[in-house]
Amino acid sequence: MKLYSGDLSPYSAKVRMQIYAKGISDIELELPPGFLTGQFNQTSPLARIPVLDLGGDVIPESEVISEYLEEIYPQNRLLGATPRETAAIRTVSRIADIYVMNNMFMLGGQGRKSTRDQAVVDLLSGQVIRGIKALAHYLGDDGFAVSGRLTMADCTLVPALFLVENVLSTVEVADPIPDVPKVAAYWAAIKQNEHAAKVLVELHRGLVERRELIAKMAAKAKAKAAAEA
Ligand SMILES: N[C@@H](CCC(=O)N[C@@H](CS)C(=O)NCC(=O)O)C(=O)O
Repeated sequence: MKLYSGDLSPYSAKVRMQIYAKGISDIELELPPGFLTGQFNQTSPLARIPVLDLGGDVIPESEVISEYLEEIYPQNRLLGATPRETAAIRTVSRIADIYVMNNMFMLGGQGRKSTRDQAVVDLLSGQVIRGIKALAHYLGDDGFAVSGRLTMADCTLVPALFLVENVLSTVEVADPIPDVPKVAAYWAAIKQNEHAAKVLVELHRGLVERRELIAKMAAKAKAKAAAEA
């Protein structure tokens, strides 16, 4: 089995954190073939990562992959012991995915000031801030999102909060995490967890690489414009 994933992909980071926390050692982590050339749709029609490849039979969507992995690897269960506990875990995971991660992901396209649509930034960042405030109601105060142990809620929340902390400033919106004490305390504590720390290293590495690539492309475009002038 292979997981097509990338360092900076928060949805992939969520599944990688689950794999690390469950101690799964027989899933290979690979870069998606043809992702940069637009050919990845030949592997998965949605052309998004992560994708779990069962040997030609591919499963897209991080949430679907995570639930599949929970079913086939029962060790170190990251969902609940009761239906209600699972619902509590899924609630936080869903807030992190839909209201935080998805809006943050779309804000990523608004980084360049010259092409920025401020109405889009206001709409999406407003939704992110609303999601962060709502999280406070559901989070535990013992260093984990829910249940006092690492769950799928943490696996989704860690990459989502990474994006808020590191990417919101690129659209000139202040990080809301420090203003919501429960979320700020959770964020400081979960960073110490070994599995969270591992994906945070990967996410930071991906962000550095992406920023270097953007700087290189800008320098190339500038040199081309100068040569043509
Ligand atoms: N809902 C999907 C979102 C996946 C997604 O958007 N992944 C991004 C990388 S983090 C991607 O592959 N983007 C490529 C594109 O937008 O074309 C999931 O949960 O897996």
